[in-house]
This record gives sequence, structure tokens and C-alpha cells, in this order.
Amino acid sequence: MRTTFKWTLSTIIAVMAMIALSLGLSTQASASSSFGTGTGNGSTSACASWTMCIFSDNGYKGSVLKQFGDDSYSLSGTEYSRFNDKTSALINNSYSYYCFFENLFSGLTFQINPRTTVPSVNSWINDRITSWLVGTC
Ligand SMILES: [Ca+2]
Repeated sequence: MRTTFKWTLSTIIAVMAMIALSLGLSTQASASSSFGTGTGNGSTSACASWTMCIFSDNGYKGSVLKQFGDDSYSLSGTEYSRFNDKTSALINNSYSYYCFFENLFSGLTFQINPRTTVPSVNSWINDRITSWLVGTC
């Protein structure tokens, strides 16, 4: 009986540890965004199941970088550096504000509201976006 109880208790502890571990892993996964790339088709549908997307051409065309999950990011020096200084259109499908920056979280800024689509960004930030933060500018 005693052995059975100890086994049960250790099993509970092991299960709780596994739950804690999986929670920790899932928290970590949501904190760091995942990305996808593709080609814009001229409609907002290319970004439908993604949190936020940037397009190289006006009207949701050209190359598109799709981010899943709200997170800040810098294009400079990353595997997606080819999108640096290329953005001409944006889609924000999240419920958060986004602040886009000309440089590494500095320089000119461009803010978009939650649930907002921007087919052509303002000329002063066109082809200049290098990084973004979740939140207002
Ligand atoms: Ca830039």
C-alpha cells in the first residue's frame, strides 16, 4: 500500500512537472514569433491567418513577410534582412498597436492601429522600415 501511494505521488509530481514544462514551452513559443514568406496576390487574404504582414509593393503585392504572434522584430542582420527597407504595404490582424521604425527601434516612426490594413504606407516611411515594436509609438 505504501509503495503504491509513493508511486502515485511520484507519478502526480512527474505529471505536474510535465504540465509545467509544457506550459513553459508554449509560453516561450508564443513569445517568439514564427515567420513565413510568400508573394502577395493583391488582396489581404495572403495575411488572413497571420498576425502581421509586410509587403514589398503597394496594394499587398510583391514579397510578403508574415509574422505569427505579437512581437517586436528587427529585419536588419536577420534571415529576413532582404525585407529591410522594402515595405510599402502593411496588414495588422492583431488586436495590438504596432510601431514601425526607420532604423533599429529609432528614427522615423509609423504607427498602425489594431485590425488595420494599409495598402500604401505614407511616402516618408516607404521602403524605409527596418524594425517594429508592439505598442504605440
Ligand atoms: Ca530602414
